[in-house]
Amino acid sequence: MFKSGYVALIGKPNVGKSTFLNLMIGEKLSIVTNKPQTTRTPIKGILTTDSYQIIFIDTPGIHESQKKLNQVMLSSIKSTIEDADVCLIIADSPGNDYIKNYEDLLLKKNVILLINKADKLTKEQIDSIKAEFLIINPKKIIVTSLLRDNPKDEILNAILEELKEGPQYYAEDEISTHNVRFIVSELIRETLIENLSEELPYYVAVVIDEFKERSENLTYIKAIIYTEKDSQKAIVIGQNGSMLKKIGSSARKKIEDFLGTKVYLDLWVKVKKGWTKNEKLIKEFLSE
Ligand SMILES: Nc1nc2c(ncn2[C@@H]2O[C@H](COP(=O)(O)OP(=O)(O)OP(=O)(O)O)[C@@H](O)[C@H]2O)c(=O)[nH]1
Ligand SMILES: [Mg+2]
Repeated sequence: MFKSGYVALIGKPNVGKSTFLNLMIGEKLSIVTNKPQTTRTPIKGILTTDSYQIIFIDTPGIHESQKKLNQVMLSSIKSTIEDADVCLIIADSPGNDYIKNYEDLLLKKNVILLINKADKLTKEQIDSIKAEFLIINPKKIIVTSLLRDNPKDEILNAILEELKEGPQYYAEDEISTHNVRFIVSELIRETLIENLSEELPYYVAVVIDEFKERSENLTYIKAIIYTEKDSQKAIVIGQNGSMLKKIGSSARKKIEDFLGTKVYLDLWVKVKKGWTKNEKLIKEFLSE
């Protein structure tokens, strides 16, 4: 019997959802940083074998915020849960009040609770996390550390127990529904988050303007980094262009690893005033 289904990855910012997706797929599809609110758009990763196909959907971390950009990010989460066959909730610390807002929705679903970062948690903390999620009645609870342990098989078995017979939705060699340009723009955004301090990462967006295979072994990529204000643009460029140079060379290495070719990365910084408050621009900048 061939099994298939959609698994939604749900949790607060920074709990390890993208780390989880990359571990399961074995490729870096979703960017990971030590700062919260890294993922902005649902990222699909597909795992296919002879006997099953699982489509994982990595979502932006759930948090309370009235900001327009955050609202657009969060509006996708409820529909991702509704469409999912299994909800995998990841938590890395006590304090998961948000779950009350999803109670009705989650009670109708098969829920697996993954308590991550066990390398940093006490037994008391693990027990309080378990208690917080009792209201949504998880089918299974796995306590692990995605970085330290290798929980892939244990998690896969738990998911497969909940999945039913189903079709193969995607070709077996397809690991993502996102195109290469989108993943490249995310690798540049990840590098920006790593290098910029405080709030600034939340005001940048990256759009790929040109993507050309100049030869078998050289890809030319022109990307535009948008900021909200002139002052932010100045920080991204840095003194005599030093910051942009650093970001460019670090991002280029990641893209070369991902594409397997040499890359000429042409980075430009432009100001789009107030883009994080403008729904049309948000959708344009966050699109895959
Ligand atoms: N100590 C520890 N850190 C971990 C573990 N798993 C993931 N992390 C780290 O947690 C941080 C956040 O990981 P992400 O995968 O980006 O988290 P996320 O849930 O996707 O975050 P958002 O996209 O912001 O919602 C990264 O620095 C990871 O390296 C773990 O088992 N132990
Ligand atoms: Mg993420």
